[in-house]
Amino acid sequence: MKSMATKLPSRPPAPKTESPDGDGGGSVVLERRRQKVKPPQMHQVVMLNDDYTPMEFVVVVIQEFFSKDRETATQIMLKIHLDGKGVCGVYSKDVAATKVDQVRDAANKAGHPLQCLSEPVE
Ligand code: TYC
Repeated sequence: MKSMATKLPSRPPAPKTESPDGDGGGSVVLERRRQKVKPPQMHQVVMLNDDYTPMEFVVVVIQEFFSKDRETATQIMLKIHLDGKGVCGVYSKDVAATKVDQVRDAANKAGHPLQCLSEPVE
């Protein structure tokens, strides 16, 4: 049987070890560049107080959409009730917008005037 001529894949070229200044001395030049990648701006979901939404509904919403235990959710609800508003969580812009939609949908379906909004964190 005739043996098939197989060509081995050629090796990729060896990385250049010479420095770009062409001095042939093999020196390495590191350029300091300003860091361009900033961490993404975070957004807080703020819930507003009103006189009509039942406290229990707010606690359940905070538990469900902001993954808080009942005690933490109750504390956040009471803070909103007393101060007029409160932060339920801090997320990337997209996730915060989704949380706001979820709260609005739940409030609308239940017929409560509960309001919330998302704003950039300083
Ligand atoms: N103030 C409401 C009440 O007394 C309770 C409430 C708390 C409503 C927080 C909205 O975001 C809110 N029933």
